[in-house]
Amino acid sequence: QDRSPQLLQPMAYSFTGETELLTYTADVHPYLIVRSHRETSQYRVEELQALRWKLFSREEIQAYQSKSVDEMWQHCAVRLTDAVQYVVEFAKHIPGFRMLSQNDQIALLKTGSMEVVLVRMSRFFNTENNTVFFDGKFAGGEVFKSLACGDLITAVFDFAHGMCALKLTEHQIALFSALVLINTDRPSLEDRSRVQRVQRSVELGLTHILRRDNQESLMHKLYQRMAVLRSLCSLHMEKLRWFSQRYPLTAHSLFPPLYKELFA
Ligand code: CLR
Repeated sequence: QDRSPQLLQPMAYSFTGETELLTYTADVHPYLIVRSHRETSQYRVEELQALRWKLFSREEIQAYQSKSVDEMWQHCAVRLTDAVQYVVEFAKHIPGFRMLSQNDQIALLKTGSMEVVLVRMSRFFNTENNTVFFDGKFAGGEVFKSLACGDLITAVFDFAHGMCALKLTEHQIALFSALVLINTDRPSLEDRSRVQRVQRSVELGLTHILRRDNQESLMHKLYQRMAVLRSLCSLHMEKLRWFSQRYPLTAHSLFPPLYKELFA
C-alpha cells in the first residue's frame, strides 16, 4: 500500500559509500549511522565555519521583515521541507530503520524528522552572535519577525544555543539524531518491539561512543534535550494550526506537499 508518495520517494542524490561495510551483520552499526549523517548533512562543519562572516545586511533583513506573514511562512516551509528531505535520506540509509515496515518508518519520520532538523540546526548555528545559516547567510531571530511567532523562534534559537553548549562531535550528533528518530514513544507504531530492538542498538552505539570519548555524563543531558525537542515540536504544530486557520489558501495550495503530509 502506498500511503506516502512524498515521504519515501527517492531523492536526486546518490549515496557513495564503502561497500565493504555492508558485510557487517549489525544493522545499526554506529559507523553506518555516522556515515549516513555525514552524507546527508548538506554542509560540513568546516564549510559552515568558513561561512560565518556572511551576515545579512540591514536592507536584506528589512526585506525579510516586510514580507507578509503568509509569504514568509511559505518561504520558511520550503526551507524546512528541504531540510526534512535530507533527514529522510539520513533515516533511509540506516539499515535498522529501513528494516522497519513502511508504516513504522512513516510514523517515526512524521514525529521525528522535525526534531532531527532542530538537532541539526546546532551545526548551522553561531553562538557568538546567535545567528543561523538560512538562505545562504547567517540570520538572527529578527529576520523571522514577519512569521509572527516570536516565541517559537526564541525557543528554537535557545535550543540551538543549548545544543551548541554541549559541544558534540559529528559522531555524537549522528547517533543522537538516530536516537531521536528511532523511538518507541511515538504514536501509531505497528511493531513496537522491533522498533525497540533498533532503538536499543542505537542507544548502545551512543553509549559506546560517549564512553570512548570519555563523556558518559552527556547521556543524561541528551535525554533532557529530547524532552525539550518534544515541546518545541508541539509548539511548531500549534503555530502551524494557527497559521492554517488564518491563511487556509496558502497552507493548502502553496505549502510543499511533504510539509503538509508531515505536519498537517
Ligand atoms: C536546520 C539544519 C538543516 C538546514 C536548515 C534549513 C532550514 C532552517 C533550519 C536548518 C533551521 C530552522 C530554520 C530553517 C528555516 C526556517 C527555520 C531557520 C538550519 C526557522 C526556525 C523558522 C521556522 C518557521 C516555521 C514555523 C514555518 O540541515
